[in-house]
Amino acid sequence: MTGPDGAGPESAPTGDAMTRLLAPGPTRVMGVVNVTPDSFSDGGTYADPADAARVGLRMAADGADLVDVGGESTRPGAARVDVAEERRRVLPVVAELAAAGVAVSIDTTRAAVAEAALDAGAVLVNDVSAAAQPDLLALVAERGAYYVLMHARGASVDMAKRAHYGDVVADVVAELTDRLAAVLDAGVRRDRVIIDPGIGFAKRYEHNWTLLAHLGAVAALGRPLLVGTSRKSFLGAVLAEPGGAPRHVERREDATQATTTLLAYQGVWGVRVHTVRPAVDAVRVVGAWRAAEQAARPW
Ligand code: PMM
Repeated sequence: MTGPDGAGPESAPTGDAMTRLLAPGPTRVMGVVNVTPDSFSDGGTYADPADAARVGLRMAADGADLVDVGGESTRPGAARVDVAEERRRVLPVVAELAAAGVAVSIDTTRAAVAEAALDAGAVLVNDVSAAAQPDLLALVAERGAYYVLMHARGASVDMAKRAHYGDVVADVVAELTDRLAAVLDAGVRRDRVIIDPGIGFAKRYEHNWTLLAHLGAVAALGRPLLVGTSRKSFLGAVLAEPGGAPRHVERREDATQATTTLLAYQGVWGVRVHTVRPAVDAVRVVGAWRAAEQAARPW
């Protein structure tokens, strides 16, 4: 699912880390640092930028290939934060991690935030708007940055009511195909795009599972896949006691390791997780398993 397949005019001055990370290899682990008071998964834990930077450095030490820094919650129903506030939250964290040699991804839908983050050393723009912002695409193209195209419908405030599909796999692939065309039309190089099915974004419980079971259809778009299942509600729902409340977000870690293992076994390019060390271990175990499979003689 990986490998350069495009050509274009410019080279990304900050892209060396991404060239290496996109080369064939094990599933990459992206650690999540939400510098927000209200993210559903880790809200408030790293609201202070200095704490957030420390956490990101620890993730890198634990083996994260990338650290994704976000300053705006994407929790369904969340209100938008002001651009100045989003920048205030993320920039010191991006700058400190990048200065320490960490490959930093900026999780934003706003060109002004992405631009400042790229200036501060980020190498990847993680856009959860499904490429809905032309100015963000123009910036990514102009800067030769790497870009995550994630499937979503609407914004946090209204995505829940847009979670209606005829055939969720066909619909998501068709919408990603359309958005990928818009990304390329804006001038972003194909070999700099990573695709994400957007687990939990305008998706109900069964939509998430069906997509995970059919990732090959998404991979057929021809770009590496990034998948974020970490601590998400569909895991809380599957772990609920019969007739009971969903498992609390802080007790979904083991389930996250299960999905990480399965995703790595399927060969996705990357997983986006809140707890890095067990994900890195899971990827290594899958690597050993795969190597043994390849060495085994058919019987
Ligand atoms: N999920 C969240 C935020 N950003 N980015 C990508 N590419 N993929 C995801 O699945 C994704 C994302 C929401 O989770 P969080 O609030 O725990 O960060």
